[in-house]
Amino acid sequence: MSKVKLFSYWRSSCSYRVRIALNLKAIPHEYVTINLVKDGGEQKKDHFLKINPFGFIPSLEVNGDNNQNQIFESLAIIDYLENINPEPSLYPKDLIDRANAIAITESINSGIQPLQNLFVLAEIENLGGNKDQWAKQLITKKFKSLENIMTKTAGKYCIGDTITIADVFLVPQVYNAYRYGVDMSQYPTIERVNKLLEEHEAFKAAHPSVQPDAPKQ
Ligand SMILES: N[C@@H](CCC(=O)N[C@@H](CS)C(=O)NCC(=O)O)C(=O)O
Repeated sequence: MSKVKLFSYWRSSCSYRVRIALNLKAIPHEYVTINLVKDGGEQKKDHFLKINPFGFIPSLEVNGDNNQNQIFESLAIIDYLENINPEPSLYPKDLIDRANAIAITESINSGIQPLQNLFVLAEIENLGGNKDQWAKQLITKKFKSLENIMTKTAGKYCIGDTITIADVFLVPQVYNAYRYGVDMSQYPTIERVNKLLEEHEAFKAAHPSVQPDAPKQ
């Protein structure tokens, strides 16, 4: 397989998703830091906007056939990884399970994370709001619905007993929940699934605290 390069930041939850998928599929990759906070954010600089015109990480550079292809959007990147390395698959074979896995994924991908993204929080602060309180309230409310869904779908993991794309999206969002002080004991199913996933080697190695650009303790 051709070499891949991940543009990431230790605390970026969307990059965390891709790191988990790369690890689950045992795809070797190079880690390139895009510092989201230094000097107003490297993601907004011209050199990075050539990589992802939206100014977001993650982005994955794929060197195939002497072409350098940049794939952005974590869902598109993970879909690409699924296609180049189909095993272990992140999509359940059962069609209802698969639909539920995608539903959980999408509820995080479009219904939670974008509303507490860095630039959104900065705008809230500019408008005189309390960004940390906003993030905490938002996640608290959305996790109530997610908990209800997962009481029906979860086994050991989000969907039954096999790791799926829903788990890949869940763990980074729970990381954000802890970051903003959400009381996770309100969501026993999410908390239980997350705890188990955090013990998995692929998830451990993707954790923000062990990334090369994480601040040294
Ligand atoms: N839907 C995109 C969202 C990407 C995204 O929001 N990335 C965040 C980090 S988790 C970012 O780069 N934020 C920079 C900013 O807000 O300026 C994806 O899933 O890749």
